[in-house]
Amino acid sequence: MKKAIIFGVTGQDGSYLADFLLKKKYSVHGIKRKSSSFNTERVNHIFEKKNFYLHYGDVTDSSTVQNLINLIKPDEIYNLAAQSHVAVSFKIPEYTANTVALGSLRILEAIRSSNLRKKIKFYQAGSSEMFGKVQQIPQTEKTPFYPRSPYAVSKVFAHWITINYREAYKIFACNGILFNHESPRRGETFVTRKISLALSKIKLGLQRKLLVGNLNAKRDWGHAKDYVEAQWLILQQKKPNDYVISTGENHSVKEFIDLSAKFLNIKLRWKGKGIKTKAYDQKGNCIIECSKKYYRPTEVDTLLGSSLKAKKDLNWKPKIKFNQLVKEMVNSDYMNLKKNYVKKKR
Ligand code: NAP
Ligand code: F7E
Repeated sequence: MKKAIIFGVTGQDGSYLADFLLKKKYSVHGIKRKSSSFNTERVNHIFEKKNFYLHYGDVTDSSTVQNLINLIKPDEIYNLAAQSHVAVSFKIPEYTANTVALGSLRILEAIRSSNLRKKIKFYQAGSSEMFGKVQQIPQTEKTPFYPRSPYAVSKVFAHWITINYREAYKIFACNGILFNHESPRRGETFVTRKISLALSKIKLGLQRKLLVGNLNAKRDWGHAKDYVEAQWLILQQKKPNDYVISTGENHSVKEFIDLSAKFLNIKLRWKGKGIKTKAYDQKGNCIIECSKKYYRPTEVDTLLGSSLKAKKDLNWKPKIKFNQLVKEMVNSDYMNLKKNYVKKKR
């Protein structure tokens, strides 16, 4: 039975990856950080499963990272742990670098200094944010990076330190350069989930207005379930390598809102430009407005990936289309809200 460690198991990807690896008959060791409130909501459904284990740990704490690796002796390590919110990284840049950049280094150092260096395969959760102010369209493994936030700069460090440890110490260390991927388990402050939740609440009369930032930003949005399969495939290759994982299609934030509203049967009428853009429902109520609060000091305007290398080497391509993704997210939020709030009110 193969053993895997997932740093960041309580996050969106960590929870889907744990589901995926358990189905593949792995013994899965998830690392969760200490929190004063419950942070295991996304893995509660597998909590009691036979081959699933949770351990306390934090990627800012080298000794625990080392102890866990030496104790568990994994075949594969997935480093998904991060302060992963781009806007927040401008507010807490040092902490972001500590988890995202140095967190990866701490795990790599723990592998290097253990006697398991030849056995362990390491996956680093890289990001399309590294392309930032894009130097080429579409972006591939060869496109130069131009990071635009403390988060993205930290991911560039993590990317290169992973390559350095591969070349210097012959560690099987790989980078996935993943474009945005979403799901009903997406964190509530990322734009897609913010939209699916807010419009569902507005439809049910639980919220009046949605405040957003830059409506024109474009992202290459895929489904997290497809993307964790790619993470696993990257570690199953004969040689360690780096891969762009994307859908090859991009949409604006405004398009995401329009499609979500359509699935909820809300007819939107847009008025105004830039920060003054507003959207009204069929009754003439203003239900969407822009706020400076959600603009970033430096924005990534557009991202579009090419995953030809992943298709060729991994035989990977995304199964879930943009329309299906939006529908699933909106349906999930609407149904859950209806079940939990509307019934209680009666
Ligand atoms: P997420 O939902 O924010 O999950 C991040 C995970 O990291 C959570 O389990 C979080 O714990 C944990 N974490 C945060 N700080 C930690 C620390 N100091 N020590 C240990 N664990 C810590 O992110 P995601 O969307 O699943 O993404 C997974 C990884 O892929 C991240 O590295 C992210 O930067 C990267 N990535 C994501 C995307 C995307 O579109 N989703 C695209 C490219 C790359 P809590 O649950 O306690 O907060
Ligand atoms: O923003 C714009 C915002 O926060 C997407 C992380 O998983 O993917 C994610 O980073 C776009 C940006 O994701 C709001 O300005 C407008 O242009 O959902 P997001 P992100 O910044 O692309 C990458 C690949 C990662 O690696 C990250 O870890 O939407 N936007 N209005 C807004 N964004 C937010 N959050 N909230 C708004 O109200």
